[in-house]
Amino acid sequence: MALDDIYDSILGFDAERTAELVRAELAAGTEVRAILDEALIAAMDEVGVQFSEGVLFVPEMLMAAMAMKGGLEILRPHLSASEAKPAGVVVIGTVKGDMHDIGKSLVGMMLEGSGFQVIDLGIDVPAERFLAAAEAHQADIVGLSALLTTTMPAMQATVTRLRERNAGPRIIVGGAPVNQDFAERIGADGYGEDAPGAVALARRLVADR
Ligand code: B12
Repeated sequence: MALDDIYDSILGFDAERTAELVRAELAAGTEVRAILDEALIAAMDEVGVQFSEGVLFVPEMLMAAMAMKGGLEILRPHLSASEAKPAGVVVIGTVKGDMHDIGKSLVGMMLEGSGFQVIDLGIDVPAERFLAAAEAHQADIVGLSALLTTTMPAMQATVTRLRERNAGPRIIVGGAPVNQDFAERIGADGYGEDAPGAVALARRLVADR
């Protein structure tokens, strides 16, 4: 099956083939969600498992990520739909010390596709930059991503810094080691398990404002 071929191309670190196959799937009318969930994300999950087992190492993890990101870029226009007035302004980034950006970028793309204006600050973002961007863009929401247990404290510190402002933005958090309990403990306004969850959460928080 063609989705399996995409999955295999990521695990084979063949970015060119991943791109080619994703384009072919789109042209064949396969649902964007299926390509994303069953091929791209599923492959990264497997990469994580193989890394934990010591089968893959960082260079391979990086090559797989590059193939995945290439595929994601091809899906981007299909995840986005333009709307006249943005549903809200979201500043998003991966917290200080953390270089993982695939999940964060995916959340950003899905938010964009749902009508939000998204300012993506990238990776390794210190609290001060989140704060400055939130003020400059009058953000309704700030989204923080962390993929490492060692960068969860940076997430906490960023929330604390953002909270020092009176009428600050709503704060949403996510990433593999983060959960609802942690979100509540650090004083975030919400936790999103995945990109659709992030969109639902952002919509709810903007509606409540
Ligand atoms: C690819 C990858 C890398 C790539 C990243 C490339 C890139 N451009 O992002 C590279 C090779 C650079 C890398 C490096 C490292 N990595 Co790494 N990496 C991964 C891997 C395999 C996949 C992550 C991924 O992209 N998943 C796919 C996306 C779509 O999922 P996601 O990120 O979880 O995002 C979703 C949700 O979490 C949520 N979400 C994410 N962000 C946000 C934000 C908001 C606001 C919301 C609401 C939701 C949300 O929505 C997303 C979409 O559904 C994971 C394993 C895994 N399965 O998580 C390990 C993993 C995260 N890495 C790990 C480690 C240990 C490292 C290194 C320390 C390795 C090393 N020894 O150097 C370094 C750290 C570098 C650093 N300082 O950041 C560990 C972390 C262990 C831990 N608990 O802390 C993992 C879990 C692997 C493992 N099983 O051990 N890594």
